[in-house]
Amino acid sequence: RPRLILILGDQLSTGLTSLAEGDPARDRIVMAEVREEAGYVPHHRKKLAFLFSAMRHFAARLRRQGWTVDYHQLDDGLEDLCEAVLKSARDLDPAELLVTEPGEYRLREAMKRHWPQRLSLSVRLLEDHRFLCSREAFRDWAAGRKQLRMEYFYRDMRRRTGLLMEPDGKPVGGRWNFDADNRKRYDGKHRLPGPPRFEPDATTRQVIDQVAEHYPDRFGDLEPFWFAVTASQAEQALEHFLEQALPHFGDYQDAMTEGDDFLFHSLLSLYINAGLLDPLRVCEAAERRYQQGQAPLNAVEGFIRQILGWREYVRGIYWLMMPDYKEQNRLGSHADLPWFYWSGDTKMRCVAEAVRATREHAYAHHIQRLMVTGNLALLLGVDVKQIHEWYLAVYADAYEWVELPNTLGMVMHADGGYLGSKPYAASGKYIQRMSDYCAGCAYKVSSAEESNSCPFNSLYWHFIQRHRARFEKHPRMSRVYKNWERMDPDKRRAILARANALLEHPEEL
Ligand code: FAD
Ligand code: DLZ
Ligand code: SF4
Repeated sequence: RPRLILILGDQLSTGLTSLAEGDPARDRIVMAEVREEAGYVPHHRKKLAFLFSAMRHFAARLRRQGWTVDYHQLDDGLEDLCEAVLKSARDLDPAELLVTEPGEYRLREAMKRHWPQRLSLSVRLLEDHRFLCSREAFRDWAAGRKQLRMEYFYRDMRRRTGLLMEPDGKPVGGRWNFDADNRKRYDGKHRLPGPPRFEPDATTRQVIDQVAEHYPDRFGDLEPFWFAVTASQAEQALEHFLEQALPHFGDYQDAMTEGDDFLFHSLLSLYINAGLLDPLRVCEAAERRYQQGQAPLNAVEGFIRQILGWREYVRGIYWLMMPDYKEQNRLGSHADLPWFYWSGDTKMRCVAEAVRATREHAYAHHIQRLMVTGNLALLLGVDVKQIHEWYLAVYADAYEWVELPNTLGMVMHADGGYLGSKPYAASGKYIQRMSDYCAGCAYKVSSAEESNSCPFNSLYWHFIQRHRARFEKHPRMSRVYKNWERMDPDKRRAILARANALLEHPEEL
């Protein structure tokens, strides 16, 4: 008997385990654009257009390879993925449903607990081999360790894959990590290449129109639309990055600059996460650039660490800790997310720029996410669920398995420190050092207590003060507490008064 194979929107890879297990002559594929997936958070409209267009192109590719594909478009009005499977199952009478395991806990639980009954069909989940560390391997790595640290996981992954390793088991260049070289402010010395822009074809045009019609009021610009939507375009985007940006990726990894939203970042996360690019191949391609003398080690190591280290590590943490993980809120953050996270209507130049980029491209680079919108949410004590849902909605690369640990762990420090032993809290001085935003800002970065002082400054000290019991003894934070104590008491009071005024009316920032 034939089987049904469900392919999800972020499983657009021909090497998928469910496809390898299937037989094009006998089995049938189901793909569907459904209201539930498009609506569990209000996804950015460009993210929807990207994903639906990439899904349609992938379905066409599968058909060319001889597969039968039941594809349901947004206009078909299906509620959820199970309904799509049910429709195909009715006329096929399949033996079972095959799915490569979904990336999110929510969907995996539904498939395991509710789908078999709803479908009267057994649902077989297959492992997702596109990740370099399986969930079991991560569990084994974590077992028995008192502390989980990305850096040690990363070294293990380097050894396991052989990436940037000498034959004698030592790291290439004699060090595992070259981050100390990667903290330059953008100085205009090297031309900013920008991402490659792909002209939308008829399929993408149709998707854009449909998304505009179904979601007229959602956040996010649909146009201009220039994302890659096929594996071969994503390959071109990778080549573009390797040639144009990788050589400077390391130096300017932490920089931010007005007027350029991308610097030397790759913009590959949306393609890797949707399955259009394979993470190991991306790392190997970067390694070759180093071997051929086309990119320096600090850049290549830094780039590979993000994918081989951080990306795999956050996925491991997610599956190790869910479902309790999502409920954690160790710093007790409960304030409402200010409206300007959606509108961009704030006098804070750095925040307005991050929100503008986000609205235009469904993208902001890592330092904007971590040190601008993230840092502000941490210092304001924004409710963890609200800020999590914002990040999950607004970025084209966002799926819960990768977004949640980054938001809840790295930004909000709500898990007690799997993604950073101390919080990434920072004053305006950090943003001033790493960007050119402050010169054009209504606030004064050199002041903490005046009525026009940079909000990050007073909020930073307020954060330090209110979490004293938790962080005072932390070896890397004790100096901060000493500095605070050394400050003139009147000044301290004025700073806290300024912070309290801001915390009372954050929407006026
Ligand atoms: P580059 O700077 O070019 O980095 C190269 C690649 O490394 C990325 O494409 C990505 O695949 C990987 N990578 C880098 N940092 C991380 C990280 N911290 N975690 C996982 N992978 C990483 N990344 C997502 O892919 N999806 C998300 O939903 C997401 N949400 C985030 C939320 C917050 C609050 C923060 C602080 C970070 C988040 N990140 C997320 C991580 C990171 O910001 C993005 O991966 C990166 O900005 C994507 O842009 P890029 O492709 O230009 O990355
Ligand atoms: C993110 C997303 C969206 C917006 N829409 C769909 C969809 O309509 N159909 C689909 O199959 N997948 C979609 N996805 C991706 C899924 O949400 C994703 O597969 C799960 O969250 C697991 O990572
Ligand atoms: Fe951001 Fe403060 Fe600088 Fe303004 S002064 S851009 S709010 S860091």
